[in-house]
Amino acid sequence: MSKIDEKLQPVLDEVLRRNAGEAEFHQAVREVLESLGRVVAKHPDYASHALIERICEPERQIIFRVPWVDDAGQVQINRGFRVQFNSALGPYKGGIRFHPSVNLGIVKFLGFEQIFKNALTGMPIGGGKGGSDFNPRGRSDGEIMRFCQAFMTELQRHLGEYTDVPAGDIGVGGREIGYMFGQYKRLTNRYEAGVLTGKGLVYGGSRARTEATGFGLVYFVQQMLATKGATLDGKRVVVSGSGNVAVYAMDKVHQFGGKVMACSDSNGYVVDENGIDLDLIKEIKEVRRERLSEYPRLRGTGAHYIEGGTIWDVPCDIALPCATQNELTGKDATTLIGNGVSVVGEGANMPSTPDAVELFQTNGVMFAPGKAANAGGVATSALEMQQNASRDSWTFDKTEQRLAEIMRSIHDNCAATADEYSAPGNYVLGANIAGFVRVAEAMRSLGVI
Ligand code: NDP
Ligand code: 2IT
Repeated sequence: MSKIDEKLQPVLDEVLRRNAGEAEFHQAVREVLESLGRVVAKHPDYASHALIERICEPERQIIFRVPWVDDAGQVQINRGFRVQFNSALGPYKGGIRFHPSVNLGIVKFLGFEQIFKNALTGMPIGGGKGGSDFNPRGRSDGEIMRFCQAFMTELQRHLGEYTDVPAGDIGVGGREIGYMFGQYKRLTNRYEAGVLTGKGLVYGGSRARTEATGFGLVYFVQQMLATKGATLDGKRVVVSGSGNVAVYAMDKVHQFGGKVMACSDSNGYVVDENGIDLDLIKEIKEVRRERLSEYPRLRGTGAHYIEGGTIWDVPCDIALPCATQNELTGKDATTLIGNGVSVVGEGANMPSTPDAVELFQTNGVMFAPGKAANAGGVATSALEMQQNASRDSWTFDKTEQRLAEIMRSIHDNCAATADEYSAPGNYVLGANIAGFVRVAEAMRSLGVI
């Protein structure tokens, strides 16, 4: 594993000390600091005025009680979080996650990643993230609505189109954004469309936002392949997850002529020799809200479901982890490499463990880190804010074209930055440095705040 520069080791030591037990946050900070050694060697001024120390410390961390009443009339208590990490480039921007695993360390890792991701988009957005340990699984629509209303009742005082603009993440999609926007509007008596993104099209949403993260990921992979004169046509692709990011990544892979061999949920995975049927996945996940284990029965032939296990055992040319953090381990990386994988693109945030990333990089596998490859979602959120601010609504084609241009520009920026720092092909280094430099320039101009 690459080592931390001696000037930056004390920064990491201090982060570990004052954020005890927050393993995912430590992992995210360590990875960025490992890349920054080359920057401070070239530009020592970036290490002055405690600039890097300040980037590692959230501007504000909010933790609150979320009491609500379930269908049985019982009072339930959850915990809500919003970490407003960095606003040097614009209002805090980042999703909200509802999952029982959510805790402060997870929200901080996501918020930290979001700073650099948002900087890479070139848009005027700072970094933040939020969520709750609420488990939506098995909850009725009424329960989801009451929870979202209770969550927003407290969160609303910290939001605003110029202050902090949340969106979706795991467990938060169009339905939840609608309930949260409704409660925000009711409490503030303002139709402030730009306060949330991922909204429905009838009340201020942007076309192509739903598709944007998955589509953007595949555009990024397309650019990586193009540097080798290759395309997605005929490639076997494995996509983990079956949620928002996974579904639209699979959609775009099919549009580009690739074949999606397998996808998963948190219980197991399906392999379909005829290519995954996306309409069926959407029906199972978004309409019936059932488990993926239903897929083979409804599909008829050619598909089988494996309970447990790891989807990375399925041989493929391209692997797109689109479920959750640390879902692809060193052991999985070894299997993928043995099966001849040539590209790995992260749709999820930090889905590959550090040893997996190192294995890919040392075995000639092209590897795209999430903060670059999945930035299409937040970039299109910024396009949604732009449409809301100008009271405009763009066509699907125009919005998707902007998304494709942004992904190309992120790709080229990461590649050029990696070249500039003598690490050609290292998209991790390129993304971390390019994102950092934009935030650092802004922070330097704004003084010690
Ligand atoms: P969804 O809730 O729509 O889907 C999540 C998928 O991942 C589901 O298939 C879910 O399975 C699976 N999953 C979730 N948690 C786990 C777990 N602990 N172990 C195994 N599988 C799990 O979320 P999204 O598609 O929106 O998000 C997926 C990833 O992409 C996350 O890392 C998110 O942070 C990232 N991301 C999302 C963006 C967006 O715009 N939505 C933008 C950029 C990144 P099950 O149904 O069984 O829970
Ligand atoms: O991780 C992410 O980039 C998101 N969940 C989307 C954030 C956003 O504000 O659209």
